[in-house]
Amino acid sequence: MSERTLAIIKPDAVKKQAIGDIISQYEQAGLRPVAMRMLVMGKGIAEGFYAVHRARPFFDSLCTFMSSGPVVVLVLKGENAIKKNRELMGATDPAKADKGTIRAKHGTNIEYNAVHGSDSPETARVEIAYFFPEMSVVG
Ligand code: YYY
Ligand code: MG
Repeated sequence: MSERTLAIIKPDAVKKQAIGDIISQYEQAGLRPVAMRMLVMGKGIAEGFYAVHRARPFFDSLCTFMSSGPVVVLVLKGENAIKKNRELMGATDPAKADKGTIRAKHGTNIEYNAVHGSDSPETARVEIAYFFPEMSVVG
């Protein structure tokens, strides 16, 4: 089933000049960008995006990191896009991520882990709407 997922290339990966490599990995996996923006999140925008984690001990540090520099936010479309992107990303902790995954290649630690990907159809819907008004998604 073709579906959409939200991906974010995080500030650490943008700083490392890994944008092109990461988008290339999406495309090679059959995940087609259908919307894309580059922006710096204000801290409040990061806090809203990660609201589900607000009670976690890492929340403040995570939101400071996510608003520390430019990110690239994309909607990816493809067969089983949500699961496929999670597999392509690898485990949250890059040290535990399978070889060849984006986080194994570009992540530094459990916080600076290069990319975000939606984890379910419901979160994909909410996360896409958070960054993209419906008209800006082209496919
Ligand atoms: O979906 P995913 O990004 O793989 O992990 P989540 O458990 O949803 O956590 C979101 C985000 O929070 C993670 O990408 C880094 C950060 N984080 C952290 O800094 N320290 C942890 N122990 C767990 C997560
Ligand atoms: Mg998550």
